[in-house]
Amino acid sequence: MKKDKNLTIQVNTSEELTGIKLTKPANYAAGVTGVKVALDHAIGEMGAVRAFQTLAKMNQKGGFDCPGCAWPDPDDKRSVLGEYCENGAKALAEEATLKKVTPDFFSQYSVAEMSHWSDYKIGRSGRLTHPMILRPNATHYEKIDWSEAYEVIAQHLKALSSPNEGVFYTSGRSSNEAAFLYGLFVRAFGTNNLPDCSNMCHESSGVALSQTLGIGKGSVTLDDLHKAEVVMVIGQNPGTNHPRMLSALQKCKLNGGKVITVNPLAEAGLKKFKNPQRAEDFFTGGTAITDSFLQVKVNQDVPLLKAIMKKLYALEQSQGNVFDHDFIKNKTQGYEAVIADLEKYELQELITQSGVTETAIDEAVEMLASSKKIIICWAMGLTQHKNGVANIKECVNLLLLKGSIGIEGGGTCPVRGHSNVQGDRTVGINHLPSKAISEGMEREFGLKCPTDHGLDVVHCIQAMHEGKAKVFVALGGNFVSAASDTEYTARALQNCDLTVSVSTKLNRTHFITGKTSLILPTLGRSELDQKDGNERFVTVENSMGKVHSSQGKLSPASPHLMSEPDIIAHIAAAYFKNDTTINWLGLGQNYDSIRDKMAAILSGFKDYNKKVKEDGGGFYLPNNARIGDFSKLPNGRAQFSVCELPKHSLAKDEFLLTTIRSHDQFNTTIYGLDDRYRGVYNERRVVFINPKDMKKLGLEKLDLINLTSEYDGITRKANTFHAVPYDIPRGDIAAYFPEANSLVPINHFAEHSYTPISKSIKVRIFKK
Ligand SMILES: Nc1nc2c(c(=O)[nH]1)N[C@H]1C(S)=C(S)[C@@H](COP(=O)(O)OP(=O)(O)OC[C@H]3O[C@@H](n4cnc5c(=O)[nH]c(N)nc54)[C@H](O)[C@@H]3O)O[C@H]1N2
Ligand SMILES: Nc1nc2c(c(=O)[nH]1)N[C@H]1C(S)=C(S)[C@@H](COP(=O)(O)OP(=O)(O)OC[C@H]3O[C@@H](n4cnc5c(=O)[nH]c(N)nc54)[C@H](O)[C@@H]3O)O[C@H]1N2
Ligand code: SF4
Ligand SMILES: [Mo]
Repeated sequence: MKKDKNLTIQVNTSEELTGIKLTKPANYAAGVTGVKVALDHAIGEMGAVRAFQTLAKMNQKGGFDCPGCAWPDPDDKRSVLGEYCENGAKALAEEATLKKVTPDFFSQYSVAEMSHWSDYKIGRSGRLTHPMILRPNATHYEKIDWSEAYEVIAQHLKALSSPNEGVFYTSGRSSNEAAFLYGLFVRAFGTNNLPDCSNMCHESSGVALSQTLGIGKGSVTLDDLHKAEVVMVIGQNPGTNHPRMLSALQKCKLNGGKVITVNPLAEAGLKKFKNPQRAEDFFTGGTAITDSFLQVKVNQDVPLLKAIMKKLYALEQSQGNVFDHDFIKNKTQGYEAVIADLEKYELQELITQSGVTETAIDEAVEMLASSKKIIICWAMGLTQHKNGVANIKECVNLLLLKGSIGIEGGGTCPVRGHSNVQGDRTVGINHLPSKAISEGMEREFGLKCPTDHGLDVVHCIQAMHEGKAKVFVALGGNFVSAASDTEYTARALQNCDLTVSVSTKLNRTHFITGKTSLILPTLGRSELDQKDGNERFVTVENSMGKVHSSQGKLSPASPHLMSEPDIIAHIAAAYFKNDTTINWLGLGQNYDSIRDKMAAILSGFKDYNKKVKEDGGGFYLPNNARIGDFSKLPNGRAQFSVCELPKHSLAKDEFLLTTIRSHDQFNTTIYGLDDRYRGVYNERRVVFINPKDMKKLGLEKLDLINLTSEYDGITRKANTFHAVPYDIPRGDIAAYFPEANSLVPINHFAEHSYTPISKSIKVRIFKK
């Protein structure tokens, strides 16, 4: 441990309490409060003029893409009132803040001292302005020239005994151009160690959808959502995490569609939505979103879906016309096995295991039985479990039975997290190399790409922990706080010779470092990217597979910032020196030249430069599931899957903990201390518990508790939380990420996707 005035580095979030206040959970989302909170954040961080001018450009054609989530913009007209939500405004305010983290700031505070700050305070410090280095055994970061920083990285990479000792992480904010160049450099360097935030996020969706439908992305567009007869929102909290999705659900409802919600918590955004852009909502009180709420127990979605399908099958047998037999016969494989599997289970046992009332299940079954245009939307509530892949395959089974894939108003909708996480994958960020991309890079750049599998997030942490990987480079993100098993991950990073963060803002990973650490400050989405007098733009892909341009407008937080493509190009140039045929600096300078190479290599990117410049509207990438083409799958058919029930074997005193986002955070970035919709104010150290379980444990409201998790004989801890009585199934509890991440065991993850089990951790509760 580094020592500074007897301070050790703190790897976990601060346990300091901030003064909790509770109210009743809200029964609607957005409305006037949403607008007020959005503007308060933006004006508070940016000043009124800058805030209004910049918000007017966000998500508009020719403007910049919201740095928040990956929800798509409308294809046609954009609203003149603004195409953003409360959380988009918060994401912008976070990036466009006028506060600065300068070299003076770093000389004032030691790394150890900053590591004791709360994540909220760390984030509030402001934008990074200069490249900084923490030299071996130093207590403070100091300024470094860009050229020396690149040289430090090049020297460390050259010192490795194999390229596989390097790890190159990506978070989902990077543009297509930056991600492509990064992937190219890492392959040219000689490894496929390209872990990314997807590994902790929608990897289970990618695996399940590729195997069943032949594409790891969703099949629907925004327009399909408007036209659906039934939308099931399962394991997702759009009111907080994808707020403009509520406008789409509202449109669907106003067109006569129905919404089924599957969640252990009755999230406010799924109850009612008051659209700030519809005058009538002001008078009518908004639109009720959920028609049927299935309050499932944590990780009991598979039993619930099986119960629903069993009831649908019974109806099919008694009345017919429930399943799409033509579709099943002509387009799918494995129907008989799925029916045989359903027959294996007792209906009442499935219902009991799911925790949902039979009345609620019957309501949902009735809606599903009489509809064909069905969309299932999901996010982390399904992916971050041991059976994350099976959860999604079971959703696909339901859609296949109904013939709901490849039709207007029907299909799969995994709702992506980061604004360009999907694009990063499309353009080649993947630890499992794509043959087509590798071959394309070899052809276009004359290099030899490595063919062995690289390391994903969990496996690269293990490799660093074991000393098998020694240089860690992060293109964005906050690795130590986002990953599981905080203390294990921290030791893994501290084992490295060099850790490098390309970042916009200060975060905890900057304090949990290798022997040497570099912070390389970069431009944010909203900022003007100018080189030699030319304004540059980048491109991104939204959750529904549409690629479009994004051009920042604000003057950069500091004249010393470099764009991500420029930084990557300079690292590559420093590493390869004259030993390369690739004009790295040229690529970093001229994004058109990166896009031309992408067009030559990536499927669906023909005429890329032309298309993204046409009217700023962008283009959809090819999507076989959207058009019902399953020809690349075994026997040319979509695949039904037989999924097992989840097993937890909880000890009598164990609870199942799910880790969730508050309304005031973007992943590890803490915008504020309120979770307005759940009625929690000024505190993040809370655990939501069923009042009956509190009574059983002898707990009063707001009592302080500690949590432990025990896996494979190792006890992990997270201390000091207020017990908050909440409407959550008995035996389940919920706490915020990243405060609870220290409880997630590194070696427990989803089968086949290796996503940490952040949504179903066995824990014990102790009164403090
Ligand atoms: N404002 C804001 N927006 C964001 C983010 C953010 O942090 N803040 N993060 C972005 C990212 S990267 C992502 S991936 C997405 C995440 O978006 P979401 O997946 O919506 O986020 P979470 O809060 O992790 O939890 C999802 C929901 O799953 C429910 N849930 C928990 N366990 C279960 C379960 O076992 N079964 C079911 N059916 N439901 C369960 C929770 O109650 C919660 O409502 O949002 C993106 N957008
Ligand atoms: N327990 C638990 N753990 C989880 C989850 C959970 O639900 N529960 N969710 C998981 C999920 S879904 C995800 S996606 C991961 C998120 O993991 P990450 O993507 O690693 O984390 P973020 O908090 O999104 O990263 C925030 C940092 O990114 C940097 N940044 C912001 N914008 C930019 C930019 O434009 N360029 C660059 N270079 N840097 C930028 C800033 O410095 C900021 O501090 O966490 C995962 N961890
Ligand atoms: S829904 Fe997502 S992308 Fe759209 S404005 Fe809100 S945060 Fe930004
Ligand atoms: Mo995510």
